[in-house]
Amino acid sequence: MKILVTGFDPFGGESVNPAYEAVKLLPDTIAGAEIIKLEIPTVFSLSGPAVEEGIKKHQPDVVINVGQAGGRACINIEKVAINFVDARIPDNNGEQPLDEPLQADGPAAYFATIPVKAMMQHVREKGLPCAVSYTAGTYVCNSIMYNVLYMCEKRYPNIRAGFIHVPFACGQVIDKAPTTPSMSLETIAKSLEYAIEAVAMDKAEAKASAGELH
Ligand code: PCA
Repeated sequence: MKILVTGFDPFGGESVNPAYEAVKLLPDTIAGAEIIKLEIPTVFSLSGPAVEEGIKKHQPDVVINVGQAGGRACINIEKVAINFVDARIPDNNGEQPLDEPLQADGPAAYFATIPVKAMMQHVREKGLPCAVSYTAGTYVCNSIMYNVLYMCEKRYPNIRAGFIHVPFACGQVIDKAPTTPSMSLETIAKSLEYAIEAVAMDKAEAKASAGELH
């Protein structure tokens, strides 16, 4: 199995993005699966084409995009991507689309095609916190998750795809409010490794409670 794992470049005034920093720390093989690492731009119009170029070049079986979600306390495996963009800040090219669909002919939403609950359970069994999330936001991360699932449906039906959000790295929160959650890059990378391991082991989706009341 070949798994393409992408991470975004820094955005929103941060000097690093823990997503790509952690992706770089991943081993080159996880449970026998070859791991291809790719940095992609935090730009609405360029991130999809960058992933598609990676797909064409490496012909992966699975694509997992990783992004920063400052404020979350552990890695969050995203279940849903919506066909909608509402950018609170401009992206790295100054684009700030508001209230637009991502794909005029796309469905309202896609579910991840990787086993999100089995991945969560596997990370927890290894002793690290992990959650399933039911919103990837309305910024570039939701857009890449949606656009990759769209391109898989239209052009790469054999590829499975999904998205993982990661917390701030410790060094990013030193000047933020002391209650801001963070995790070491090494622990973020281990969490990602275990989540990806569940996919590499071909784990079936699990029946587990991962929902929230509000
Ligand atoms: N996080 C942003 C975009 C890039 C990233 O790493 C998001 O959650 O949309």
